[in-house]
Amino acid sequence: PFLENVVKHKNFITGNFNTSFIDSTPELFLFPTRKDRGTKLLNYIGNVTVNGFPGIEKASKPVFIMPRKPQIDLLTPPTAGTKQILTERGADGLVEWIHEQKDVLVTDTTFRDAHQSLLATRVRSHDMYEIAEQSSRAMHDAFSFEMWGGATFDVAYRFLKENPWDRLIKMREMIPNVLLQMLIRGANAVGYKNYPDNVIREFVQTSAEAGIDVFRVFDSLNWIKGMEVAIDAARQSGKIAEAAICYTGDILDDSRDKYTVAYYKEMAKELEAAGAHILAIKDMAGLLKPEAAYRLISELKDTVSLPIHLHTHDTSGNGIYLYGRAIDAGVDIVDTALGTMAGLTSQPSTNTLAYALKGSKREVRTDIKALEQLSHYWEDVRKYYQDFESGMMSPHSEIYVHEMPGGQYSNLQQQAKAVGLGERFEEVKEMYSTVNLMFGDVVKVTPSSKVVGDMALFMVQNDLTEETVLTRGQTIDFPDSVIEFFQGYIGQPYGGFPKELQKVILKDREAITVRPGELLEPVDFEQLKEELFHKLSRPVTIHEVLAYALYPKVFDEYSDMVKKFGDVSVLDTPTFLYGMRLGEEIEVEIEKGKTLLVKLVSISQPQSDGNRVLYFELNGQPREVIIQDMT
Ligand code: 3PY
Ligand code: ZN
Repeated sequence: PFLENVVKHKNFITGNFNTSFIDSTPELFLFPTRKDRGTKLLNYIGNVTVNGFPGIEKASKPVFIMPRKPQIDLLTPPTAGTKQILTERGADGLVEWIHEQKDVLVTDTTFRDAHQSLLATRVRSHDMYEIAEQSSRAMHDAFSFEMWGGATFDVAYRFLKENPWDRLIKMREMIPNVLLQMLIRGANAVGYKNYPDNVIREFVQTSAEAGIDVFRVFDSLNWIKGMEVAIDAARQSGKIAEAAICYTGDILDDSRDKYTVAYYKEMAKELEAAGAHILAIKDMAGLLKPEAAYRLISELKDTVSLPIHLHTHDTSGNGIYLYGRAIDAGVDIVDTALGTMAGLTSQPSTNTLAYALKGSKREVRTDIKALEQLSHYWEDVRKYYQDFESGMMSPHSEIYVHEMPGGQYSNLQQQAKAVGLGERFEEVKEMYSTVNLMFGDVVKVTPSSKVVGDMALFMVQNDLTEETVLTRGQTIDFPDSVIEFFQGYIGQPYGGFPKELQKVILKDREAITVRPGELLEPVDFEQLKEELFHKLSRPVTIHEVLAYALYPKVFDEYSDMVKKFGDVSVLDTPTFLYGMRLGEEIEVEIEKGKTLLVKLVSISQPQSDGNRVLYFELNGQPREVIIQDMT
């Protein structure tokens, strides 16, 4: 009955009202009580308690310890850092500053790639907020925190049911001294397909305003045309355009002559000409071997005058050795994650690197003790997400064969489980490598890696081989992502598409060779805003309009979920993922200074219609919630 109150009424929002509005529509002035928020949350908790959370084996809620936190005085403002350098000296001044540093700078990826790569991107904002202020103090010497973009945007809405923009805005408030960095997939933004140019521009500008300082831009096929709009938009926003070369293959292996040092040098020159402030080498799968790193970085240093920022994944276990050689060759910045969120498919450990370099010519300027304390926090928090662990226990040198990006490993495993191929993951990995060669040895990083992964899953599921795809392909409906890839909708691969396979996959569809952005109509943001206004019956923000432009269906589902359950991001993670135990009591801070006390008193047996009644106490008052048992 309260959905249509005045603050959601169009006449009120547009200012088109007078005092008779109150008299003629008194029902609009009924405001929901706070009870509503509590009831919605109880419904969420009840639902997870009874039906579980997708991806979590339904088990009773484990008992977790309270995560340990460093004892840091949060009343003293954090020491000024790179953020202040950018503000005072501008983008070019920051680049000069990087060149002046003798020590190695680090980007900490704990808030983004580390959990994308270890825990299927499931780490919630709640757990980040709990440690953000401590991080800004303990790591004030960091070059940046990579904390947004990549898969985090989509996963936040889709699985965590929270708003990624809120994460960015709050983290910015809590980390005022260190640059915040995001990963943007060029023309694919934070999605899996090319978007119109105006979407990319608006997205970059809005992200810059919300708090992003460094935009790491890449293209999943190393196609520079796919990066230009995002690089330009980052420059226009006054922020740092860090353009990435995605590293694949092996420059030291003469039998693999597609991606050579000359290829990478040429690309670096083009990125410098395209306006990059920093050059990133994005070794998304961890294929760059130590001597290859030494050679590549030495040659790139002679080729361009940009600072070089190296990103790798430690899947093979060679990460620290590789960074050591990169540092010898003069790399300026490396990506690392806090010890307990590092290693394997994640980045090498910041703590370990700091120890390794202590006393050498180029150290990591940091407080190792504080790093260890931050690591304790993450060690405890990581346990919440145990069901999303990939199960990888030790370094996998087979990465050099299957070449799967670190960020994809745990996700593809989840995808495989979801289609019943969990037991056949070894086959999926092998097929991944077969598909890569069938596709002509492509750069594999989101979204091209997803296309390879989708095809690998499809082939294993349907017992297809390279041969049967070619011989029987005319009668096979391939996954949409594969068709779109061969149509050129995510760009052009270096060396072109394999023609025979392209024909089999496309059948009578046409392929394009121009930049998809040239063909896509600009998005009409005003119209989208209007559409959303009607759907949500309230004014909408540019953040919501952008999310809707990028992911209409995901955003719709998220909005429905919020209507039903309210803002579930306020729940602690064990409750969010597992619900509550009988007799358990929790506190939920729904906004600063407003806390709900929730106790789960009892759960009835399912009734004949499958419903269960859950009896709660909410701030001491009894509450009943009816939940359909779907188990
Ligand atoms: C992403 O695009 O999400 C990646 O992390 C690629 O490595
Ligand atoms: Zn990565």
